[in-house]
Amino acid sequence: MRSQGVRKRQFLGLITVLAVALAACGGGSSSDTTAGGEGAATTAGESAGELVTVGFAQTGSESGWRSANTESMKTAFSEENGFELIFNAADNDPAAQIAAVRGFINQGVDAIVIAPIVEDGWEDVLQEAADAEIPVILEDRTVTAPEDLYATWVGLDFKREGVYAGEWAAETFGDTPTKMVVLEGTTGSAPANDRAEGFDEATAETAIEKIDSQTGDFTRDGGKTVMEGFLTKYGVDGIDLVYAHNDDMALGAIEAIEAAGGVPGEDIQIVSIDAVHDGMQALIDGKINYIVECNPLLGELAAGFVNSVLAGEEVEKRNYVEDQTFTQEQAEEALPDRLY
Ligand code: GZL
Repeated sequence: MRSQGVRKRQFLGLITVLAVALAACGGGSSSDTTAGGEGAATTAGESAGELVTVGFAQTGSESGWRSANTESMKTAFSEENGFELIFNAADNDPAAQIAAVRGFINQGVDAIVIAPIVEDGWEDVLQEAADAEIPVILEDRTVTAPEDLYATWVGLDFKREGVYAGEWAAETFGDTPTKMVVLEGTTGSAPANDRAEGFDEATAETAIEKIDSQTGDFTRDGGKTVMEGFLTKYGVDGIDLVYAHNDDMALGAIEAIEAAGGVPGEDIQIVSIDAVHDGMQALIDGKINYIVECNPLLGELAAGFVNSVLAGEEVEKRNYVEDQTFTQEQAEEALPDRLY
């Protein structure tokens, strides 16, 4: 069953984002702003005649989304674009990620880019970077540290993603008593916190009951293991809906539901976030029912902001990137042309 009322939703980020991106890219279509192209990042290299050294502290390699984000960042922060990239993936370990940032400071890099695993605990190391006069640019996730401790942030509106997932669930299940389990993202991360908040707000007046919620750490294995536990506890017939904070956990849940003899997308409907290739294929196959996109192609914008900040230009503190939503039919139409 799929509500015909569900329409394709496109929510645009701040015009500033596209203006900055297009300026840095020297124009070009909006697709250049998220394609990990070459435009934005040549300023520093060409004008300075030497490479800009950037330390990038990535979360790890927990999901298909993360792989696409890492590829986008490495493409944008290339030597041909004027950068020497020092890359660290922290294996989803917040302490290791903070240690990596401290290492960048000790190396005296020109700028630091961080995709913070969790929101809290960043004040001290960001203050150390400020004391060392090394600008910090956040990409993807946000932190709770004071805004004056980092130059700018570029990423997605996680709460809005949760709202759109919740609006689909509200439109699909309406006043029908519905038992839902939630596969949460990494505990303490901005997307996990904000996607939960947005979904809960959008479904507050519905008959959707959250019977259980547990982190699968944004991984496929994590989603499968947690869903196996839910199925053992409630049975296929005891669960109507899964809200997965990302596609990788939804794909793990699909494996668990099928192993338990259930039909994902029918016996148990699934709404997810990311719109990575494997998630979109599962949507086309009818195993996921609705996906809210979370665009990982942030490299071009992040490189443009590094150049702008090092050039002493004013930049917006928060810069949102556009996303969209997909039904099965919309996924069939979009998948052949998607970049990730
Ligand atoms: C969201 C990003 C999340 C993705 C997950 O911007 O931080 O982390 O939704 C990824 O797939 O692991």
